[in-house]
Formats: sequence, C-alpha cells, structure tokens
Amino acid sequence: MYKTSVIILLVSVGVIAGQYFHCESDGKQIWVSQTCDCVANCNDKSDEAPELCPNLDTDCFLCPGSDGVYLAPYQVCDNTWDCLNGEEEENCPTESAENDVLP
Ligand SMILES: [Ca+2]
Ligand SMILES: [Ca+2]
Repeated sequence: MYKTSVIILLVSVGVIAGQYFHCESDGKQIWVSQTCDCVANCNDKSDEAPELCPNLDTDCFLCPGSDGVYLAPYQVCDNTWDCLNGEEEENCPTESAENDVLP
C-alpha cells in the first residue's frame, strides 16, 4: 500500500515536471511541447532561450535585425510576412524562378 502510494506520487511528479514549463520571469505555465518551437510563449521568451534550445539557430529562422524574433520553419516562405519586413519571404523558391535562366 505504502509502496503503491510512493510510486503514484513519483509518477505524478514526473508527469507534472515533464509536461509543463514555467516561464522564468512570471512563472507562467506552458506545455513543454511549446518550448523550443521557435515561437515565444513566455513574455520573457525563456521558453526559447538559447540555453534551453541549443539548436534554435538551425531549427528556427531568425528575423534579421530583430531582437531575437524566431520563426518556425512553416512560417518561412508561406507568403505571409512574419518578420517585420518579411525577410523570411525573400529568397524563396517560386514557380517562376525555377523557369528563369540565370545569366
Ligand atoms: Ca515556444
Ligand atoms: Ca512568413
């Protein structure tokens, strides 16, 4: 009986610790799956901090000149400006570009 309770407690703690991430500045609770997804869910962006997400630079698109605004891959070349000046929509392959012959 005692053992079962301890196991249940440990599993519960593990589930809670594994599912939620607490933002550093205000302790706001978000899903762990929302961390390192290139989208800032915390006001302080602690869910996308470089210490937490070492692959941020390769997994996400950093808006040039922005204060660390990252975009998820699906936001790049989706014909919608997500960076302030739509930088992520530049250099996208287009149907017409594929037919262009470079000089
Ligand atoms: Ca996030
Ligand atoms: Ca976009």
